[in-house]
Amino acid sequence: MSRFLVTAALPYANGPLHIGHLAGCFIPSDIFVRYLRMKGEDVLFICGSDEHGVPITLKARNENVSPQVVVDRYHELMKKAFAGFGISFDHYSRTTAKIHHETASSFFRELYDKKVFSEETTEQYYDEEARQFLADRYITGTCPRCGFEKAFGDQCENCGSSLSPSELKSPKSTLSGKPPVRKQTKNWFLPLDKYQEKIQDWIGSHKEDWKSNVFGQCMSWLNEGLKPRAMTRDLDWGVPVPVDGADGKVLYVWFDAPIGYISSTKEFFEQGGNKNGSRITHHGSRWEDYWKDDHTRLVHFIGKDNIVFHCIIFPAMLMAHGGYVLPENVPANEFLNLEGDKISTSRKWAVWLHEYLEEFPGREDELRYVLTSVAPETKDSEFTWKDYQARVNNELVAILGNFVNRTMVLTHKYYNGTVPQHGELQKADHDLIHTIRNSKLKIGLLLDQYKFREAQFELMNLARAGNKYLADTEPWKLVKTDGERVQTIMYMALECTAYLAGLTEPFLPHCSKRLHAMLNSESVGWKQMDGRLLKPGHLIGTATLLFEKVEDDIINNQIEKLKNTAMEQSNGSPPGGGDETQGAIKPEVTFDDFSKMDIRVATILEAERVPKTDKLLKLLLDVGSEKRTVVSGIAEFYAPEDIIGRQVSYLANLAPRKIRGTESAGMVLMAEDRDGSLVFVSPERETGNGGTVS
Ligand code: B3M
Ligand code: ZN
Repeated sequence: MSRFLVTAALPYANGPLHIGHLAGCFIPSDIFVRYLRMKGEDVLFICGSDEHGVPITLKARNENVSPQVVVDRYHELMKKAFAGFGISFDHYSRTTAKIHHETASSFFRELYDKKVFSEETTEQYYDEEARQFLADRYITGTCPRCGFEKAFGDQCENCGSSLSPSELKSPKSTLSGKPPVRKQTKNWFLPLDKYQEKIQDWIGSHKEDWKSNVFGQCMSWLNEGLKPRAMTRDLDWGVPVPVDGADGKVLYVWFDAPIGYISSTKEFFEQGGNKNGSRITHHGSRWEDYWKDDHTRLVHFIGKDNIVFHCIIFPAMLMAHGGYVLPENVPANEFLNLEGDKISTSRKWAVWLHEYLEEFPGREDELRYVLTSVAPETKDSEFTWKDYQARVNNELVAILGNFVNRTMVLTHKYYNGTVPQHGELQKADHDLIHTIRNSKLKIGLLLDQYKFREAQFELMNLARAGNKYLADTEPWKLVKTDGERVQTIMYMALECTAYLAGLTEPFLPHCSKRLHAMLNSESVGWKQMDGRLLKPGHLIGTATLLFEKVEDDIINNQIEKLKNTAMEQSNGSPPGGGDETQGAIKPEVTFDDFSKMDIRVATILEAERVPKTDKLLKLLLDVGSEKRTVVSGIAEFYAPEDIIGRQVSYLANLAPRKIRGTESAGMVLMAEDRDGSLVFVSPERETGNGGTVS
């Protein structure tokens, strides 16, 4: 008897959940677990809030509150959102829980005592005023590649280059604003290079059963050669490092977070091991039955940006510790985009789950359905509100809802809601039975292979077949002349509806419940969903509408709302707020130096976002004698459609450079406002393009 332990990536508690989280890992994992429960498998579904890490401390600093206030807020908001969408965790914990600190520090201590770690002293940036070491995001400076003056220690958001703090020119601490000093510090490194062979063999054994996007990413990491990685950080928010000489140090967030799966499992049993939902299907009675028993099939559901941590680093930790099972599969999804752009919490370009639940009460399954239909299972995919409306209206309402409604209404009309006795079956009936059986088989096989999008498509195909069966047999016509035949037809339609009630349970749990209520039937296990499900004479319940159409104005409001948010963001509503002292005047230059620069007036003819970046716009400028393409880091401050026709000052003879694949010739001059936002430097009135600025 195998035992499943299914985890979903612990969401960072530094902001609300959005549709990308649902599509990326929470809906797929929930579908999979509901299906396993229906099959009577022993399964535990584990998750929790990821409450450490620099993004949380940055958010807390911005709001001038403690990190605990931030994580408490979002921990509750996320739990509510998961409950609203029926994400049926057996346990949802959090990494600030005591049991997690204990579990993570004893895990670290075990590796420390086994001398797994190498202790290395390195030089890090240190802020003498704030008296703390600086994580990469706490250091800003001038990007060595594009000259952007607000690049971070790990990345330049203007040109997209990934950086290390030592590459930044004139680095500054975001804590004190002062230049940091370099200071020696000791940290504990996991020697991943020593596990290269073991990891390589283990991953190699999954070539056939892991998704190609996951296997491919792992192999490219392995081919580059694994390097030692620091598992402790000089920070004050996280799990303190449980060894002497580690004051002011915490476990690296990606060391402690995956251990959150273990501590959440421990907490589940510590709290009595009561599962939620109608199906109690765990036979293990201790956390070790799931984490330390070779019969356990461990499956991690994640997004693609977490692959290396779940397929290389965490397994290396488990191997080093010993005694733990390794993941059987890690079916990572790619990313979901929204209305043609990357979903971005910082730019507020998202559909937030808590807002959807408020604005679309009772439509949780509609979003589950649409997100599964467009799930980024093998490549990045797109959510648009128009597509949401089309799928709800043309599939859920017009196919599934329509079939169920006709079946229910006609059964009440002809037989007062009683399931009729069927007569001799004809070819159409046998064909429908075959389709029902086949659909269930295909759906099961697809779910076993984590192909949720295709599995749901098969489910909708069964509803299509039900509709076609009624359209072909036309009971509403036959009822006048061949009542016995109609009894058989309606019996078959009700059987099909009963199968849909069962088969929708993993995908559309709220709809499945409503279908069982309408049929006055109980949900059955996967194996029991065989043969006849309804008995002649059974009294069905009241017919209600399964789904309602989504009207244009609802969709238009959502699209409008997104656009307004983008505008707010681009009108420079202070992201961090607060006054920034203007930088000191740079060293003196001669007139000759200045006269080398050729600054012209230009008009913006076209503007578009640079895909996969938060900050870049690609502009086409009319510079008088010619047209020039320039990439500019102003996407946070201006929406493309708002700046067409705007006159700007343009440095025409700056050496061209490639930015995100586009040749950028020159630079549009911007002034930095006190709140850090950028504004154009434009002539006070319309002037000829190409006019020199001096
Ligand atoms: N908190 C999710 C993320 O990278 C990260 C997952 C942890 S799972 C152990 O968005
Ligand atoms: Zn740059």
